[in-house]
Amino acid sequence: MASDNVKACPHPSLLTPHAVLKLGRFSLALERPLIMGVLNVTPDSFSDSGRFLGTQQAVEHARILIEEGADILDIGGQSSRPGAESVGLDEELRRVMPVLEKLGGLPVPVSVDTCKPEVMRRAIAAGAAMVNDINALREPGALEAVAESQAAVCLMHMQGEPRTMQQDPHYADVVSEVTEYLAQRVEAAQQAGIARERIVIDPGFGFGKKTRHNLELLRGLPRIAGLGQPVLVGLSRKSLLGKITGKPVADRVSASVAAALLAAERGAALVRVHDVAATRDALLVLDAIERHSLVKD
Ligand code: 9MG
Repeated sequence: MASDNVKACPHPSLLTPHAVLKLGRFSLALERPLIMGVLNVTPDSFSDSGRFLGTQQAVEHARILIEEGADILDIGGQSSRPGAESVGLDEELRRVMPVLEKLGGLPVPVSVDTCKPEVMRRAIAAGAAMVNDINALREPGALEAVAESQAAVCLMHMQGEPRTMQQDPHYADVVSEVTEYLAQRVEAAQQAGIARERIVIDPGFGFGKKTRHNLELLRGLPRIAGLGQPVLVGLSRKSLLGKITGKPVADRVSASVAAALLAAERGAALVRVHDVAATRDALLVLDAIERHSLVKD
């Protein structure tokens, strides 16, 4: 019987060394795990506590994330924190667009974290090269908004919706159910005209999942990677890590780096993180071990 352990499925880059992710005018080789740096512009973002509200501060933060080694930036004006109320279209545009318009000439692709087709269209027109949708393009018009562009998309699994999703999540077999859901969303995206090299999938850690579901998904990541699409994992600073370590959000950097590393080892092609510099160092160590990458003596 196939097991979910690390050795059962090597990192996807070892199986498909020439795989690339196409994001608008960018093309990123998936030969090592990529780092998506989180740039929040929400006042209630659970881990940055509103620190990056202003456009100027957000732009400055973006530059720091790139210097630290981010391969992609993810900017979001909606909060997806458990219990968060949804944000209206105008407010989301007001938070995101001024920052996006100022990030135009950056050397790395910018992703927009949104579920709203109108925000997707406006953001892509302003230069966003990827849509990160926690709702997996289920909103009417969302598939079309991405399909009519060259932007990449991240299709994430979520049970329920942010306001209520942690109240009583239920699964008979979380790995099978999440894998099946993601396979269906990839199929829907392809049917709508989105090419496979533009599609990333994400099991959605913490989105309608109890601790045991999150841990089962992390163990089962090689099965999700077996769908053949690059897998993005977001564990950075999440409550799962608080449950394991007993530490508050501000003290979860080490646990977040460990989680990103373990996810990469189990097949994550991208990790979505707040602490870019520390994650980059950890992934360089993994790269040196797994791919015999050139390290000078
Ligand atoms: C916006 N956001 C918060 N957590 C996330 C995660 O785990 N994955 C993705 N794709 N987006 C997330």
